Amino acid sequence: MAAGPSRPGDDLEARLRSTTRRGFAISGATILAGFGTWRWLVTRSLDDGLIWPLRRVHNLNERIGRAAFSPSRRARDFPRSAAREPRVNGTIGMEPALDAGAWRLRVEGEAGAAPRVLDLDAIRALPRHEQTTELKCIEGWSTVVHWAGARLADLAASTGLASRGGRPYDPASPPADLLDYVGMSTPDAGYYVGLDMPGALHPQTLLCYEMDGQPLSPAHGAPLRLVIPVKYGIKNIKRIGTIRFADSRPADYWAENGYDWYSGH
Ligand SMILES: Nc1nc2c(c(=O)[nH]1)N[C@H]1C(S)=C(S)[C@@H](COP(=O)(O)O)O[C@H]1N2
Ligand SMILES: [Mo]
Repeated sequence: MAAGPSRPGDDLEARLRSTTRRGFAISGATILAGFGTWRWLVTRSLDDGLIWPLRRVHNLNERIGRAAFSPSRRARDFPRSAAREPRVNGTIGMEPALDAGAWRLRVEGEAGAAPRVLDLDAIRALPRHEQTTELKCIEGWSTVVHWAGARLADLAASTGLASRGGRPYDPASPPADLLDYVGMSTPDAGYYVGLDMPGALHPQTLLCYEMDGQPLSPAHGAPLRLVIPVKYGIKNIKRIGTIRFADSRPADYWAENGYDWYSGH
């Protein structure tokens, strides 16, 4: 996948500032308390685009998050009456306007498996699920939203592309040869996210085509966006063009800009 746009003048302090939102408040506070000064932090060397002490805390957060994760542990469900329209946040990979009629979803597996190209009707043909869950942005705001769509787990099973064998399977009993990751990108590859397979196959992870009973608006990700309430907003990619089930960790736009790759909460 294409790398994110380069950011001229992006120095260490800017990178550090970019993490002083919710993600940093949670993970960085620990480190600041333990090791002391800002000056010490900003003079550390970079590890995968991030000063190494923060990268280590992100890695530790991921280990704790993965250990605590369970497919049966749901993100909180809300009454539908609590739902609101969230603010439109982030338009990376969403310009120019999309021709919804020409849109197709490309689904890829590991080398050897034939990719599938699906239209929106094929997604609508999968079992429909509705849920009212919280969209939590790493910038510190959350909105309860009512969504409808298909489970990513059902697409994974019906195409079989989430497994090494590449054969369709029953979503209730996933095979032992599941791949470890899923990558998704916008049609122009301008925005892209990487997901661990347990998060991707969680029952609340939806390929969403409706918000509040209406077809998704372009600004909220029409015709298809990801809703993954076990992760922060950054992973809830709008305007999905390609889904790639993979053996190695997929590129992630915000992880390349210093955020936590795992981004669970
Ligand atoms: N393609 C794309 N998807 C995206 C973003 C983006 O910039 N481009 N921003 C993300 C962020 S940071 C958030 S909080 C949510 C916001 O979704 P909303 O605009 O529907 O409220 O979208 C996510 N998905
Ligand atoms: Mo966000």
